[in-house]
Amino acid sequence: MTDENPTAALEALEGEALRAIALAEDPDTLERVRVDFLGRSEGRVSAILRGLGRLPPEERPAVGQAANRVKGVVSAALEERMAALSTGPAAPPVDLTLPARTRWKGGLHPITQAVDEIWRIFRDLGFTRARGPEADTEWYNFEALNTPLDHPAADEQDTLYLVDSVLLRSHTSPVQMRTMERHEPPIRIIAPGWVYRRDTYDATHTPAFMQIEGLVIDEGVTFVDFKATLAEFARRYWGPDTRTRFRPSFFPFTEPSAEVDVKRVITRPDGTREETDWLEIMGAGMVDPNVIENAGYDAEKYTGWAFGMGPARIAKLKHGVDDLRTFFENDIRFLAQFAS
Ligand code: 2NL
Repeated sequence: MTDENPTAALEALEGEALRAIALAEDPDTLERVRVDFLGRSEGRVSAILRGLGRLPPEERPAVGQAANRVKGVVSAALEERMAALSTGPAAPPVDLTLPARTRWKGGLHPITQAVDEIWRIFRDLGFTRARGPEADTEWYNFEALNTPLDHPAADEQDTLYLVDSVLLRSHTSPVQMRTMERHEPPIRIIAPGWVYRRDTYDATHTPAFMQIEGLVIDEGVTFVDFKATLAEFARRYWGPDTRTRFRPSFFPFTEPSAEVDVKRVITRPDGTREETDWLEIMGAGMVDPNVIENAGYDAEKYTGWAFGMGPARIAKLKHGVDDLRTFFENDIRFLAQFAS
């Protein structure tokens, strides 16, 4: 402090005090700053005010005013800093530990994922993938598959006809028929694809749905191959402890026919295990000899088995989804949960 110019000294003190306040990181340090500048006995600003009486009378009002102004400014800064410090350590403006926001890259639709997983299992078991047209004829979709056109499935109530005898396939079986026409046995194929039926859109039906069919034709293929291969598929898809049940059923293109059910074993996070109810996963059976003949093969020489399943139904069971329509509404908040 220069005795010669108390006003300049006050300005210097003000700057010094404000810097010290800004640098104080805790209430104790701030309190020492307060005592150093504004303390009643030791405070440097207070000392100037106390020394007013020693100044020439004409200087006193100006220095007094300046000292009071500095005292006010420093008090306010102290109060503000104290409030900031008492709310806890100041949060850094950016949390550098947060993971970066990644760009949404998209993901495979849950039905596509189910198709891929199912297809890969059969590929590992020696199957190849086949495809064919979505618009096909009554012959390939029905008659060749031992389904006469007066069968209810062929009714316009159930099938989407385009023109005359051309329709949107109601299953992927026409793909297998066409493959058999072009190739000699052994046949081991998986035919995934969209199929169409005149169904009302509800929680369990969609007029367009993904289907996966499989077909095996060879010499000496028996019911044992049929059961063993599908049981192995079930273990690979649903887990090694999965049990399989074949319930008698009917399809025009297989005889005998069965609905295939699985019972899964679920291991909870705490390690305890629980068996599910029986879940129906597909329809299947031994290929009807009429179908084998319609393919141009000798039904005395060749036998086979086939199955059909809906991957959306499988995805629904797997993920605990209760309404098929959620797969088709394309709400990204729903679908993103399945993105891998
Ligand atoms: C189901 C039932 C099934 C087949 C599809 C088939 C194909 C040929 C010959 C014999 Cl080429 N069978 N496919 C067999 C049994 C059942 O589908 O519930 N699908 C969703």
